[in-house]
Amino acid sequence: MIKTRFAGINFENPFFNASGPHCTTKEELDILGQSKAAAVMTKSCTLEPREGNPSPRYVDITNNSSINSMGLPNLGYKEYMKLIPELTVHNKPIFSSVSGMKIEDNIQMISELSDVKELDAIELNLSCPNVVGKPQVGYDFQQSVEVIQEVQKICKKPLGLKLPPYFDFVHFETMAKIINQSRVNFVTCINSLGNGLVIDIAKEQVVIKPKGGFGGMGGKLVKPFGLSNVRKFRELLKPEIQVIGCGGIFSGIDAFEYILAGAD
Ligand code: RRO
Repeated sequence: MIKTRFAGINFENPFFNASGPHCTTKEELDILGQSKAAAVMTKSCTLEPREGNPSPRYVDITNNSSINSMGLPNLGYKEYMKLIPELTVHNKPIFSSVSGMKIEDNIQMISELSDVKELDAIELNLSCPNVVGKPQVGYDFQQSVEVIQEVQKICKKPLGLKLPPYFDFVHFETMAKIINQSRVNFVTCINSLGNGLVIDIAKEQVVIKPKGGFGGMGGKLVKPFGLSNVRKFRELLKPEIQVIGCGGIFSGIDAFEYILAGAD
């Protein structure tokens, strides 16, 4: 098995879960802990616990793909602060994802999570597409600069950014420049492709309930964009900034493609 070194930690293999729909509860995190995944990543957290959007809010579609509008259901950061020490029984690195509703929330959560000694790294999610009225921060470069500047002052752990997919070379260059001027240690490419629409023709309706059926697309469908984003950020970022590839990885071949594109 290929080993890797990531965020200053030795990984037994280069695989672990994305912060996504299956890492919210203690039960789900224990399943990941008991799996062959080399690390455990927790669901993006907010200041307060959240129920998330109404169901159905996650649907598997054809070709190993999915649409979701979970709406950030999570236990609230204080609960993850309690859970993280319990997850050390699995003897693997623990990463925590943070997705505050505003800069102040991110500062509060990241400064407190920084003091959890069992936590290995923090991923700041700049790309949730599913909270009504909240744009994806990663598509707003000025807001991205502001949040990174504030968070890096207080984060005492390796710091990563979960990025949305970019589709335009100028956007890649703008974001890479912002990251190269920061102390960010890694980026995760990519979050889901925001606001797709899947329609069930038999029922003549959309397949998920929130937001009129619009949701983030994931799985095989998004792999070419995961690959392009990993490739482009690998070309543009300083060599010491590492890149996690995410999206549509089902087989060793998929993983090898991401490694060839430059994923760590
Ligand atoms: O919870 C979600 O709806 C969600 C999040 Br936070 C995210 O980052 N990406 C996504 O596809 N869904």
